Amino acid sequence: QSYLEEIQQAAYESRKMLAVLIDPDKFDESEASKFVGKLPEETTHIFVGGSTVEKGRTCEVVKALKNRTGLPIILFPGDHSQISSHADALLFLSLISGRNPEFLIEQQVRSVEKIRNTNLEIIPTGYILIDGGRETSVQKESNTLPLAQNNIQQIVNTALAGQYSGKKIIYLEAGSGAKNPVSAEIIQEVKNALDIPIIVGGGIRSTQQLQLAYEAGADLVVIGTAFENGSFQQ
Ligand code: 1GP
Repeated sequence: QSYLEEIQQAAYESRKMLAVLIDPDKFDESEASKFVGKLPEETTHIFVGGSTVEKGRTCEVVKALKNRTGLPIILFPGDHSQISSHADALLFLSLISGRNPEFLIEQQVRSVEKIRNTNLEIIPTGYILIDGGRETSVQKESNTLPLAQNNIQQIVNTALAGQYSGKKIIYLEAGSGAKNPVSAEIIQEVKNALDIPIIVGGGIRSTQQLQLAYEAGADLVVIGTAFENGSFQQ
């Protein structure tokens, strides 16, 4: 079974998934064992990536993690330089909420040489940036505007356009450190409209927010900052 099939099956069976996101710039490999030991037991995936990452860092972090955990390590790259053949899979992201060709197709084309001779599993992912109440680094780095939380129709239509164009997963992103995570209403409406799994991330800092996202229909939730700085509220 591929990593995508695992996610599809879990989504189909309503087994909720949790990814812990690592920003390679803020990760210390010498602490990798400790980090793995501290992962919440519900963790199903490790995502590695960030809007900007120093060259070569992602590879080092992936290798350090690979030796210490059996959890799938999935790349969540901000650009093509963050692709490491040592990971298990790659969220092949298109920023479909934005209108910047750089993140709709340019970075994707530039990544091909790196990807094509590896065993990385490629997961076509429609990435939708939603207003999280403050300017986040995705917004800055991608030079695109997030979709407003109250424009649910536009968000649903964007997600459906992603599904119709062959994306296998839709990722609803409020941005790292968002003040407001993606609302339950948005998650619910997108879930009702789509046939493919939904990832939700950005600004989730408590068990309560995590549960809310799951109940609304998120199949996989991503938590970065709150685990990174130990501020997650049980
Ligand atoms: C992944 O960028 C998010 O979608 C993670 O956001 O750092 O706010 O958890 P946080």
